Amino acid sequence: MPVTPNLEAYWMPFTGNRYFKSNPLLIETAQGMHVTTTDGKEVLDAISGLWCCNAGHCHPKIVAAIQSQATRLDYATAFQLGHPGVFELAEKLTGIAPGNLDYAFFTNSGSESVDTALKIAIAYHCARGEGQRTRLIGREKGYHGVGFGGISVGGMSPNRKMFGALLPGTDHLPHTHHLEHNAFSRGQPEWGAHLADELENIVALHDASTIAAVIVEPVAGSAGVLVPPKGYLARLREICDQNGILLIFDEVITAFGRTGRRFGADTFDVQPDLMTVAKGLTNGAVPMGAVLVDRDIYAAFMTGPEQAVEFFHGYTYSGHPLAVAAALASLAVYEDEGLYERAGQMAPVLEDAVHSLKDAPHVIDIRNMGMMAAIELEPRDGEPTLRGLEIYRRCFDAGLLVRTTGDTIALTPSLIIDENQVGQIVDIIGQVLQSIN
Ligand code: PXG
Repeated sequence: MPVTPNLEAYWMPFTGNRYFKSNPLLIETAQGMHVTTTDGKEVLDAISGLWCCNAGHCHPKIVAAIQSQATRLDYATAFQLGHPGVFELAEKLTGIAPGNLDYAFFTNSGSESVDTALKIAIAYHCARGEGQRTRLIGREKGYHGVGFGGISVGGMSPNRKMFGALLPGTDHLPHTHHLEHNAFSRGQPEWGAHLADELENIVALHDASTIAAVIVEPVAGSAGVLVPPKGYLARLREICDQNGILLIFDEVITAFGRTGRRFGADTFDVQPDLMTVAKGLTNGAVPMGAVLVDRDIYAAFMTGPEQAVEFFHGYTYSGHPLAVAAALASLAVYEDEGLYERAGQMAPVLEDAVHSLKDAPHVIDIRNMGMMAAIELEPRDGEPTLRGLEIYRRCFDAGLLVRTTGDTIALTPSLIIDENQVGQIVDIIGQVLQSIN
């Protein structure tokens, strides 16, 4: 018989604590496409842990790299000291990153990557003598983690509303989620590129000279897979260029194959000045994030006396040896096992499968990009999000782990998934949708 621990003392993140503790779900082991509960039930993981185990759980090469590193070097401060692996990782990562993202700053999470990128943007303008450029522009429905910077530019109201005034000097682009125009789009919606033009109005309102950066997720993940309309990201790039504004892509979810190519920037063929990554960087195995930085931005900091600290920022665990080992192994696995190509090949399979649920009960939209998909359901009258939660639980009971955000089911399986498993996901969701009111 499994031993259930006392659940009370753990304050769980982004969880209804009281509901969970009366209805706990505990997993004990994971392997490949599956997780196993403490009572031995095997569950197909359709969300890569939480958009992060791109090569599947407990990949043997990643496990071995972490184990071996743990015996050799447990910790190395990143301040005025280094270890070889972190330099190797920076070179590998910037080597595969698009354009001139030639420098990597390491963090321990997506939230830290976002706040680091926002600070780099503001400090960059300051270093160039444009210290008045401090304004940061995000987007409605955007998710950029939970730091004060991230929630200030983020656009999910529950994540903002209890936390006071947030950062001053932020503004938000409109979101692009309009079912009357783009429901049931396969891949990028045709409608909505003009919503990027709203950046021109924001620039006119505040004046370009006050704006440091625009931050968007190439595909908004947490909000439920909102795919950018055709031409939208290119238009944002153009307006940023015209106004001396940096463009930050928050690729915490979209990097490392999720959109069908290595990075969202590759898939959409739009080059950011800064890119945040995390999650898939280590295949989820050890916490780690990074900000990838354009070489001109880095160069703007490299002034003054050589021994002087150029950027007063960093974390005790920046470039932690265990995370570095996991990241080096993960990047090698992604390349060696052809997982970026595999994501591109499996994307149409996932697309066809999810869109086959078009006529299932409650479905009001289905959208997809690469190895991400969402099925949006009509909320139950007077009980928004409850249908989503019930579906989450029923899917789990039926052997499938999905993510529900409100009344939207998000699917983001590991890139190793096969056609049968895609079929299983859609069969289980189809049955659950039939069974629920
Ligand atoms: N940016 C983006 C685009 C993210 O998706 C973060 C930053 C923050 O990362 P950390 O590592 O600090 O959590 C994220 C995180 C969901 C869900 O349900 C998604 C995230 C986190 C929690 C839930 O979709 N993404």
